[in-house]
Amino acid sequence: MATPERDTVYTNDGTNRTAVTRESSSTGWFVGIIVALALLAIGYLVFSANSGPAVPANSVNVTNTPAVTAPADITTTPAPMTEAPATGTQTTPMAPATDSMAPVAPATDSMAPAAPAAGAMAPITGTTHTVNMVGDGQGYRFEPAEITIKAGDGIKFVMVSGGPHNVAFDPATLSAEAKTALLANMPEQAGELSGKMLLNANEDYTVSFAGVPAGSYDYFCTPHLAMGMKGKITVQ
Ligand SMILES: [Cu+2]
Repeated sequence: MATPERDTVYTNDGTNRTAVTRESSSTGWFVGIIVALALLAIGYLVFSANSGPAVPANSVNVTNTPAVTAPADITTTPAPMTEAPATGTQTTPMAPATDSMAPVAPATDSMAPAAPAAGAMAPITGTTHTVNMVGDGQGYRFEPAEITIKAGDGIKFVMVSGGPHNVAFDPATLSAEAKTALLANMPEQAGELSGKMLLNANEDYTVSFAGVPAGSYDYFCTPHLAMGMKGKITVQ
């Protein structure tokens, strides 16, 4: 309907112009409509943007201001109060808990020092020598019966035959320092400075001499002491 009017209007200008005008006119209308829609859309957006917050704000203010604000304040106030006490309470228990843990840790630390004091095995840092424990028709013996090692070395006693054998030191023959070190370094002591019994071939028992002061140390096999199963370890 609008087209005829435009046709009429532009017909006065000319055919070519009419065609152009038609296009331009239709384009103009189209653009105008688009612009109008765009303006409406923008206006709506702006309005909603402003009024959106405004409305909720107003709604909140009007309706919720009493409700939300007051409850919010009340709730919020109790919340902080609750949280504060809760946090305080929890923090307080947590703190004690942590403190308790801390004491536990020290206790463990105390145990650790106690362990070394009681005897934490000093690891072998040098060579591990082998001494066989033999019992046969030629008697019971350590092979070699005498061995010289360096500080930090260890000895692995291997059960070969004629067991049970063990490795034992006479505490009376040891300095306090050597006794303390060997007490710490001899695992699974059946008695003071008396190593566990080795019953089967290829069982072994390793003693670290780390921390054992230089010197010569006599030892023996408890079951075969009377049969002369003795040895000597010299720590350089
Ligand atoms: Cu023996």
